[in-house]
Parts: sequence; C-alpha cells; structure tokens
Amino acid sequence: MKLRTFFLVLGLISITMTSCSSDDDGGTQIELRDPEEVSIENIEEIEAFLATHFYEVEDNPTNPNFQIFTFDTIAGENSEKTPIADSPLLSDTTIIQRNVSYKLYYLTLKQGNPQERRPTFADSTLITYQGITIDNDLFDAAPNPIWLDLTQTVRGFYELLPKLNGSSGFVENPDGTFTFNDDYGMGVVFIPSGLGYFASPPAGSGILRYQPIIFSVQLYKSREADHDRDGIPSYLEDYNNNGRVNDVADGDDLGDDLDRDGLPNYLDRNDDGDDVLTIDEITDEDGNIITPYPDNDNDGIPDYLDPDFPGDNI
Ligand SMILES: [Ca+2]
Ligand SMILES: [Ca+2]
Ligand SMILES: [Ca+2]
Ligand SMILES: [Ca+2]
Repeated sequence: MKLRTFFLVLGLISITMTSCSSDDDGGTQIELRDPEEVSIENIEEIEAFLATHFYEVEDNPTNPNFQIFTFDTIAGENSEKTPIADSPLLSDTTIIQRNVSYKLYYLTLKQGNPQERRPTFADSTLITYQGITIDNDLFDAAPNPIWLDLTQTVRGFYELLPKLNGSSGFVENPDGTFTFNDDYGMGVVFIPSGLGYFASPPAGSGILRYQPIIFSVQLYKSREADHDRDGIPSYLEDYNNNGRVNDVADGDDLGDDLDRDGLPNYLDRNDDGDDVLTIDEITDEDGNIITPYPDNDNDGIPDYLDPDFPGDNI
C-alpha cells in the first residue's frame, strides 16, 4: 500500500465559499453544485451503503498496528450477514457547516483506553488509517503509525478522532519496531462530500467529485496542539466557535481572524493585533499562564482578544 497522506492535507481547501471554482489548468470556471442538494444526495448514498453492506475486522499478523478492515455487500454466501445499519456500534452526529446540515455516521469499533486522553479537533494524533470511496476503492492508507495534525485534514475525518481514546502504551519488538497495546481506539467514519473533498478531490486519488468517502482509523496517542506557541491551545483558538480553526475573515465576518491580518488566531502570536503578544497578555511576571485568562478592564473580553487593552490602539 502506498503512503499518500498528502490527500488529507489537500482536503483542507476542498470547499470554497464561492459559486465557481477554477480547474487545474488555469482559469476555466466550473459551476459548483448546491451544497445542500449534494448533502441530501450523499446521505441517501451513505444510508443505502450502510443498509446493504457489512464489515469485517481481521487481525493483521504482519502488522498488528494496522488491522485488516473490509466491507462487502450482503449477498450470496454473505446474505446472512448483519448490515452496518443494524450494528449497535453505529452512531451519528449532525454537523452544521455554512448553514448546511450534514449527518455524519460513524462506527466506534473500539473506544480506546478510558484513562488515555481524547484528542480535540485541533490536536495532533498518532494513527494508522485507510480511506476508501463509497464504491469501495482504496485511495489512501497509512499502515504504519504517523503523527497527523487534525487541522490539516478534512472535517469528516477530524470529527471522528475526538470520539476515541488512545492506547495505554506499546512494546518494543526485538527488531526495533513498536507494537501498541491493543487497547487503542478504532473507528470508521462515513463522510458526505461536503465534509470531505466536495468538488475538488485530490488529483490522482480516483475520488469522484461529490463522492462520499469512508475512513477507518486506529488511534494510539494524541497531543494537545498549540500551533503558534502563544500559550492558548489551538482548540481554544476557534474564535467563531464553529468547530474549525481555519476560517478566514470575509466581509463583516471575522471568521477565526480577529485582527484580519490573514492569519487565523491559531497561527497568530498576536491575536488582537495590539502592541502586546498574546503570550504576554496571559502570563504573570514569572511567565506562568494565568487562568482564567486575564480581563484587566473587565469588559468581558480577555486581554489577549481585546485590542483596546492595554494601550492606545484605535
Ligand atoms: Ca472557526
Ligand atoms: Ca490574525
Ligand atoms: Ca494565537
Ligand atoms: Ca490586548
């Protein structure tokens, strides 16, 4: 299997807010389909898949960190199998994105160790995964554990990970490789294209425009991320509180970029654009972070998000 993790990275930019998008060879405008209409269509496709398919998980003797996960149709010799739709491990959640409602189905195959932390949607995670289209074509896989920054993944992917816990540890094998304890978290998520690549699947992936995709993931560890090292964890830098940290300012809407300098807060070391860095607006003289974050002028806005404090800013 080929490692092609960059697909996830590219997925970040898959949805545009405009009604047209340029194709790869320069300038030709294509009409984008209505996200709401596509969402409804995709949910129908996903629900049909869940009703007509079963899954199997097999141990992988050559790579215990990457279990063999397969789907197949309920037919012929498999006609007695239980459809995914009837699995007690299936759940769903609703995600509202740009006024469109998306139903996101996921399987919690293994919760993980409850003593281990659950990642937030903006953390780094140590995982293995595979991605297939709803037509069961493999397009991406990471069979060996890799650290993946969830802010660089498509939304349907990063919505799954906070539902799982990591594993309690690993053993080092005589050949120098590591095998994680089998109390890791394992889940599968069925992603409508609006929370995936929508009209812009990664070139060469084989994913069709507007096609739902499915990721299976094993979670081993996670780390709280602070991308700009300003002392505020990235998940708390979702300024407009919509479950994404990457929203750019657009018209009257600040998105996640309070000072409109083009850097969303989670990448901005001076979030409010005043004369004082964020880290210096949340620490005491010994450099210790003060919580709750200080609000010295008592206007309900913490200093690091308050361009009026301190000083002479307009
Ligand atoms: Ca946001
Ligand atoms: Ca900014
Ligand atoms: Ca920041
Ligand atoms: Ca300030």
